[in-house]
Amino acid sequence: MRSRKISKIIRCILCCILPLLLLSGCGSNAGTGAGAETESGRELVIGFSQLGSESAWRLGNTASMEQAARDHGFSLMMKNGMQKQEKQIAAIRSFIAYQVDVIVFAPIVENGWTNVLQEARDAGIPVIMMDRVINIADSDLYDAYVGPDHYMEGVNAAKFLMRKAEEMDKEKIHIVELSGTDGSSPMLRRFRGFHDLIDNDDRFETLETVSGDFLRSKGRKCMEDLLSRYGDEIDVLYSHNDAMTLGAIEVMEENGIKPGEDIVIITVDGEQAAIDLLKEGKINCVVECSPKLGEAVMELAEKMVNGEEYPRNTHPEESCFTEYDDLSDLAPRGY
Ligand code: GYE
Repeated sequence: MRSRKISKIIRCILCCILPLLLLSGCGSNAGTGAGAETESGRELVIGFSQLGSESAWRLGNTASMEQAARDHGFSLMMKNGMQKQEKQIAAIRSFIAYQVDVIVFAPIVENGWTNVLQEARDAGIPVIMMDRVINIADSDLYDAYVGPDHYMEGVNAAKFLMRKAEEMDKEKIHIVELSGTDGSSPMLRRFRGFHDLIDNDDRFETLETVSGDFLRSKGRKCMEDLLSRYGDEIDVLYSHNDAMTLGAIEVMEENGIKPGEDIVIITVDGEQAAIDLLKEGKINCVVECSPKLGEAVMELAEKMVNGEEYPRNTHPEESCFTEYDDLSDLAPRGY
């Protein structure tokens, strides 16, 4: 009896207070422009589960989502998963409870999303996967993907190395690799794209691949360990993101190693700090991965809510900046 009464009170709180909190902008920001409206005439509400704030790329991605939501006049309810899948799943469940119009999530890892996406499907809420992809038996459990092609980024990194190898004048080129978060799609695909090309070429040998979790601090630590194990055997560093690369470069310089000369450096993302080091000759190749996905996400959300046709996959245009290019006209990166 008593527990029924309690659950009635909880239901009442859920029904009355949460929508008020939501509409008063308890998310990261509330839209200001005259944006799309739902059938009931209220502003479109996007529930956004961001995975963390581990890198400049991620901060740029969050800023892009916030800006685009403002531009479209949508209310963006963002929750930071702090690198924990459980937190992201809890966030998505809360968006379902709030009955947001569209759920957007940047999945920290590829596996483990089936149950919560089924719940979103049962609630009739469309889901956009942003930045990273998932591995799921029933791919109808999400509606669209907006983000880069991480496999191609690995391929681009390998292509640069193959070109660079021509001038390296070495019988064997020894590579160390700093990989991203274990089980995440950029880590798995940047690894696969790179190795699909490099591993069949006798000139190259990968000494070791270690995970630096996309973090600058771990990039430092991993590079210290790699240097203590392999010393001047290392010819090339392939790093899955700029944050780890910046940490690794610090360690190289502390050890009297000239980054970009003694060790060829290939990195992914394209944040301003990496481009600056490329211009200084301390990095040899920056594979671009754009975090500016917000506009495409909001356009898609609007189409979904209006029942219009929309693409299942949207990839931003991306390029690759190398020491062979003239970068004098490159616009500021914005992240
Ligand atoms: O490369 C890295 C970030 O998922 C593509 O995550 C993204 C990666 C990006 O923290 O810097």
